[in-house]
Amino acid sequence: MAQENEKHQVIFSGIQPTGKLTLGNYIGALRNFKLLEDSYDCIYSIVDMHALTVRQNPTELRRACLSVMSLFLAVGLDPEKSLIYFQSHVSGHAELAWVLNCFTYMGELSRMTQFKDKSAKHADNINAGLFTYPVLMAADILLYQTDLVPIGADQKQHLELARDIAERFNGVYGDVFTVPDAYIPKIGGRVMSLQEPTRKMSKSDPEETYIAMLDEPAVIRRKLRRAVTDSENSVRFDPEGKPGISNLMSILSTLTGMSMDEISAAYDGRGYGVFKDAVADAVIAEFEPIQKRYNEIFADKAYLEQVMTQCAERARRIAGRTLTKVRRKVGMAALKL
Ligand code: ATP
Ligand code: LTN
Repeated sequence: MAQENEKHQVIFSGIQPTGKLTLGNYIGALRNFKLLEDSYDCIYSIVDMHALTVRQNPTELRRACLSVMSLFLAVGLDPEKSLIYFQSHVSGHAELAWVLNCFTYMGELSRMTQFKDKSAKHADNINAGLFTYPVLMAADILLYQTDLVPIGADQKQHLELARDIAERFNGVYGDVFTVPDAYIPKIGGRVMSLQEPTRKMSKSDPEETYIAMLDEPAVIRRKLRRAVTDSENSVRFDPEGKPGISNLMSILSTLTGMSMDEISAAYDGRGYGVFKDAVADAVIAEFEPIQKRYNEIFADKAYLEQVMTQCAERARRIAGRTLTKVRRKVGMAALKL
């Protein structure tokens, strides 16, 4: 975090501790968390309350929370600079979400594509939390007067709703919330499934469709070799006509900095096997050091405990300022303890 007297813009983002974090989560979000760390005041949350919108095994959820926190630290986020904490440790998220629920329309929530997708996937458990999920996400963001939200393209609709809610609230009560902007990478904002490259890579889909950040090198190589491509044998960027190859090119481009033209020049005509191996090399080179650090950090429970406690405390303090303002604006009586 910047010193108290130098005001930086605020970044907030969250990741759900559900399943294994994927290459999509990394390229769409986590990688940018680190890239932005030095230029902003960054607040990164493991959004365990959002995870409850689908049924979770408590033991696994607790483990997944610590695992995601370890991954945040393993990509190099520095808890002295950035806040890294669990959403459920700052009760202000739930409190603000309630108030914002009263400023959100049923029609808006019904239009959310993630709600429609998840309702279809979990038809036996279409709970109210799944429906109001975007309101809790808006509360996460608005609680910290966030300027910028690094997310994958799939979250753009939710971010736009958060902006609408903030503007609506400000319209009634004056400037209470900063209206946030999305930060979506131009390349890699939507990493696609390895088996169905017209769908987004998702950690709740079958194993062979995604690369997990903690997959062993041999597994990464095997999954990429089996990735669905086409019968053309040409390494050319054409997301409509060649979704599989274009997805692999995007992955290689974000990890190596090569442009699409440079990738074509290097691999066109050499066979898809050679190209896929080059993508595997880049992914393995990126993840191997992260995995090594992850194993050390995940084993150090005392360190994780210390980070989670200190960051939650600091997050609570910042959130408290917004909550006091909101309570006063909407007309709740002040409680002086
Ligand atoms: P699920 O697929 O199980 O719903 P998820 O991975 O989409 O989970 P989160 O863990 O909350 O959900 O996502 C964390 C961040 O990763 C979000 O910013 C999201 O936009 C981003 N993200 C997720 N999948 C991809 C993807 N395939 N490409 C780019 N960004 C992604
Ligand atoms: N909804 C996001 C996770 C999320 C989030 C947030 C992202 C919850 N709260 C606040 C950015 C900012 C998802 O499903 N990927």
